[in-house]
Amino acid sequence: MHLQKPVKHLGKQVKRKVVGLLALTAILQLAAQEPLLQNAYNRPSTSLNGNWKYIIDPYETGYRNHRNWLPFDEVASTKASAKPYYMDKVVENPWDRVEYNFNTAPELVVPGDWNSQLEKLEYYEGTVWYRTTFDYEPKKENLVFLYFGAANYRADVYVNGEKVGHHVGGFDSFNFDVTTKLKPQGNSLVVRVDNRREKHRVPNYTTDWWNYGGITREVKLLEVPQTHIQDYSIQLDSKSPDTIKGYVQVANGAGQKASLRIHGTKIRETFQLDETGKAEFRISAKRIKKWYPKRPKLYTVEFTAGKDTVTDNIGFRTITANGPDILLNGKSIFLRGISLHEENPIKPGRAGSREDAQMLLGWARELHCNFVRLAHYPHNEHMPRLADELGLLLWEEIPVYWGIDYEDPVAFAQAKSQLETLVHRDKNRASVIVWSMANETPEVPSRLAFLRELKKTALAIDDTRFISAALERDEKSTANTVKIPDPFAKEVDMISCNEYIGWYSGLPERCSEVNWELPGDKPFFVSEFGGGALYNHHGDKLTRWTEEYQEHLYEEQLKMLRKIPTLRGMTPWILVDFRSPRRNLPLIQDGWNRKGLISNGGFKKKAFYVLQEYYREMDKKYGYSME
Ligand code: GCB
Repeated sequence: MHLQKPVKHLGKQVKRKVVGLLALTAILQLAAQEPLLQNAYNRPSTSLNGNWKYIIDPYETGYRNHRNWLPFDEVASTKASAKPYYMDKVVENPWDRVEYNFNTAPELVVPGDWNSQLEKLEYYEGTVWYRTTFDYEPKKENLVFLYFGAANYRADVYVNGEKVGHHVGGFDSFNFDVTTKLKPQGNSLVVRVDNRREKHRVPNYTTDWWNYGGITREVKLLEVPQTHIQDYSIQLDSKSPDTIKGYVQVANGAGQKASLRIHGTKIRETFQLDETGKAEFRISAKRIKKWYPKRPKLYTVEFTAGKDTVTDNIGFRTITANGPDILLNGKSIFLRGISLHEENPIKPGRAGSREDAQMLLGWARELHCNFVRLAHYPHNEHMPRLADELGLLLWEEIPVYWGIDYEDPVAFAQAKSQLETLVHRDKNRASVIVWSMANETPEVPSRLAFLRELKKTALAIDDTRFISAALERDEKSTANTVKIPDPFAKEVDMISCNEYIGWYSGLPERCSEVNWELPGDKPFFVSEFGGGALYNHHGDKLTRWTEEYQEHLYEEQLKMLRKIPTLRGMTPWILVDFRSPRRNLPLIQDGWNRKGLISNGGFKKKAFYVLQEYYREMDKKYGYSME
């Protein structure tokens, strides 16, 4: 993943800025880590999760020179002095002056956000230092990668006082080769994490979700042989569904061989690797059982190269469109979906465990869903893995959201990097059928070029899934006609729209007044609609914030949506109430977005049952025969 490449295809205005901001790009250095090992999830590993020492550093005393504001790790004279916290110094003599001490510092749990662990950090946006120590001795000649599931937003990583790299992006995984930095005993691992909201970041200033900071996902050491499987892709060729196509990429494997075995079948293949260590393959899939929601068949797939073996659980299916129809394995399907954030309302903070995923996806199944929108950023890997097992289809996205600056090449590079990592990580997941480029973004001239470039980025890694984006509608109240004038609608495989009729636009009755004017040749999908209701708050159907209003809104919405001939699915907003610092209405919101069909206490609101009933009916009677 070469993220520092100049942005080639953006519009003129952006190009001008690219030149002006090139220096800035260099300073901000987008990412400095090795390519992500494919399937870190299943590799032999040593966990570094647990209680880590922390120091809150709002003034960045341990990171920057207080006079010139330069980071210590960029200035040779200070790199190894006692001042930077990453040196993890201990006082050796009574007269030593070291103004920090990790050994006597308190602890935070990793993985975990800091906001929900310490009351004083609930709204904190700034720098926190983490430190853990560990012993580790790899097998001779093996390589060791230090892997992070995610840290929000920027992480600077130091092993034994030396910088191993940094990463920007709050929801994507990264790893560093630390082989030469480790010693058998007493390693110090220090991570500076900074979750400030900034102009160049993606997302930048405004989001309608909590900006949880910290090392939010697992940390582990991955040990691999010098010659190891770096990456692979394996799936059905949608143009020729009786064929499995893919590649395997082996690090330090030029000219060697790699093999593939699919357990439970007779498939055993050996490939000659080229001078870059890569082999592409096409294999007959005639005997392969297809993956689909009611029978999510997963095969154990095993790649071997030299002494390295990696196994993965892979489902084989195709996803294509024919006019407005979405075809799963060639058969038409309606996406009965729901949106969700990576948050478990019942316990505070980010939801990162398999149990959290089980709870959230379990509720989606109870609703009778076959589809879930993982909003608004890449979720932890348990989600797509579990969705593969449960037979739920997924929409995945990156946080190109609301106020993003389309003229900013640094923001572009960060969006691109997040998208690349997401597609790289999940390209072998049968559940994932949509890559979404953006959510409700303002239409400015440079936007189209930005989004097109993102689309190209996703397709360059994986061209077998739908490209979409949650677009906005244009509603002319006089003519009662709703359109999606967004030019990006022409570029997507599935036209998706956040519409909110009856909540941000009129009252629920408004749904019966409007007519949708949509192109007939593409699937139409409603990526969001909904309204807020406080659980157990009752009133008549036109009293906002009551369960009755929300219920009525869902009824009116579904009446409207049923009439749209090209509608092929929806993910109403949202499964569960979620925390948002923008939602400040006392006694109703109190820091929560209340559009959940389930409350923050885990209780179902009336509208849950309206949607459940509709989905049950769609599942039974609709001619979408896959299931
Ligand atoms: C939207 C956004 C979502 C918000 C939601 C709301 O359109 O995509 O992130 O949370 O509206 O509740 O307003």
